[in-house]
Amino acid sequence: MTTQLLIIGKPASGKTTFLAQLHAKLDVSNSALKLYKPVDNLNPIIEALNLLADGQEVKPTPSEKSTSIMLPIQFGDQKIDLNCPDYGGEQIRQIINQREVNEKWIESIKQSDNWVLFIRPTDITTNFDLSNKTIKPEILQESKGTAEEYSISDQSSFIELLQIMLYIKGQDAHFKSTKIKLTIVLTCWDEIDTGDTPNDKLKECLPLLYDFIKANWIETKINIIGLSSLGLNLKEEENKQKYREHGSENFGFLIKTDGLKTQDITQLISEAI
Ligand SMILES: Nc1nc2c(ncn2[C@@H]2O[C@H](COP(=O)(O)OP(=O)(O)O)[C@@H](O)[C@H]2O)c(=O)[nH]1
Ligand SMILES: [Mg+2]
Repeated sequence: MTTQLLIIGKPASGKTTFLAQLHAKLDVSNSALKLYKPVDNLNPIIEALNLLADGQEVKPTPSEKSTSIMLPIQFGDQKIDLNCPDYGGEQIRQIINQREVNEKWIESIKQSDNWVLFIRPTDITTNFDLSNKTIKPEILQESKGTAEEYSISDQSSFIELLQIMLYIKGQDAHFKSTKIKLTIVLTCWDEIDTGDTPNDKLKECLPLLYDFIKANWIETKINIIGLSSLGLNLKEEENKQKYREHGSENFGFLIKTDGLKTQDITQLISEAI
């Protein structure tokens, strides 16, 4: 049976970079990772790999394009479809704000029991909302309810997204989920590498989301990991040079659920299935 791994995340959370770096490992001999059939739409990954080979950052998916990427991976004797609906636009936001999930998304959510949520901690907005503050009466009076203080924070939007997904899956909200495995991936870990475990980092920067997943999933079905697909910051010339000299596939690391660091980012898959 083929495992369907669904990778989701807001634009610029590092999805394409991860898939490209993962694909780079396929070309390395004696890798445990192989493709079991040709990839339908390899263009976004090839584009990304070409940029990385030159030490440049992956370009964000343009808003008018939707590039769903599917990597059919053979990992040991297991077949795993890595399904990443990567929409340049605001599709994830749209799902949350309008509670509208298109057919393709519903299909992917229904088919998958392994969800991987990419979150970039350095890109989290904490808007003024009821989940983080109590509204001061003077602000309430001034704004008359139209100000952007009332827009939903990232933290609430991730919870909302998971709730919508659980609903589509038919999960009874009275019970903890025992079927779906949820992996929260904190991306660009090189930017926030302070020695904390990914678990503690999530608790610190998104406490409400942390409580939500602990309340809705059984312990053994939650993973919280740290990922740096690049391994370093490609904005610095010195690092770009390293990429050109050694090849992008030699960079990147993962902090696994147990807190252990590994240079092998393919282990994200074995953790998530
Ligand atoms: N420092 C750092 N930047 C990263 C890493 N992964 C991705 N990025 C940057 O984050 C930005 C968005 O990445 P991208 O893969 O396009 O995100 P996507 O929109 O989710 O596909 C790009 O500028 C990447 O170079 C990482 O591991 N470390
Ligand atoms: Mg992308």
